Amino acid sequence: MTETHFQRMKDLPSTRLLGTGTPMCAGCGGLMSLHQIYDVLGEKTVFINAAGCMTLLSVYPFTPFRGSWLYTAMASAPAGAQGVRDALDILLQQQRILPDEDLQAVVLTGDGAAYGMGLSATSGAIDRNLDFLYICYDNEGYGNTGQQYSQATPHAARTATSKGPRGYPGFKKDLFDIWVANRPAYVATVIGTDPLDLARKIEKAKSIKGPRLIISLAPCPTGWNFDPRESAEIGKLAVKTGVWPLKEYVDGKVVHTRIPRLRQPVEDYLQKQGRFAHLFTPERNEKLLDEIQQRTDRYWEAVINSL
Ligand SMILES: Cc1ncc(C[n+]2csc(CCOP(=O)(O)OP(=O)(O)O)c2C)c(N)n1
Ligand code: SF4
Repeated sequence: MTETHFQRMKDLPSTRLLGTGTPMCAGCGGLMSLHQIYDVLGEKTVFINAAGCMTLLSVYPFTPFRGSWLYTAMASAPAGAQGVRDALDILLQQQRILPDEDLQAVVLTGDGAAYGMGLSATSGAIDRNLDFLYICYDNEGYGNTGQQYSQATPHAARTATSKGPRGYPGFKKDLFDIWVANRPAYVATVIGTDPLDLARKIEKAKSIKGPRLIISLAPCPTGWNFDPRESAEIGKLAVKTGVWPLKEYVDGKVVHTRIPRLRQPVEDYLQKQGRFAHLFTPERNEKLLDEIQQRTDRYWEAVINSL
């Protein structure tokens, strides 16, 4: 598919399928992208939601979702999606629902489930070529239980379980590449602060069958320790500094959809967040800052050299 309905901002849907007044934190970057994703996917969507922050969206009998929503345990949302897809297929086969009543099975989880606990269930679902879309809002930690580190936590971030002077000693796992290695139908990274890029990718993902993944970086005022009013600015800086590459994998190729040619220094992004405050005070940790910048530079050098 090459054509997109989304050429300009004014082409974006003006409906809001996800209701307002949710219990999410003010400035939640995950909710920002979920609103946009749902509007492009449309009402014929069933969300299969693993335990995490977004579980709070649906507390019986109240729900902001216009369509259907199913709760699963943290690791088993892809298994839940299999059950939903099988049930829909049987209903279609028995002509108890018409083809235009069919629903997209959409897994919705945080990074704790997507990068860690739920990864083997996901791998099995990709192997079975399950027709499902997986949305991971990546707030880089276990947000719902107080921002413990997850396998998506970036190097040096302070979390509830990484309190030392150098923060989290590990490195963010590359979920994009892990999925690509499984040869799925589609993989993309998005962010709510680039709604056109996001809408085009959701539009494309919606038009394809098979296992598909969208990873949305989710600036998290509560877990990353910044003022909620900074959420959009931090999201934009993640892209402008090159920390969050916007890309997609389709037809066997990885393409970067935004290449920040004049990249801002990574510290412009880091210094806005309390989780990285120890890199700047009581004194600058030049070694760690340099290490983080160099890792980002190496990533983009490889991208630009491959063009
Ligand atoms: C097997 C299991 N262990 C622990 C929990 C408790 N728990 C509920 S939500 C959550 C954090 C989930 O983190 P993530 O998937 O990143 O989503 P977020 O909370 O950030 O939205 C945890 C640990 C659980 N539900 N299941
Ligand atoms: S903890 Fe973070 S991801 Fe969770 S609802 Fe609050 S802002 Fe959103």
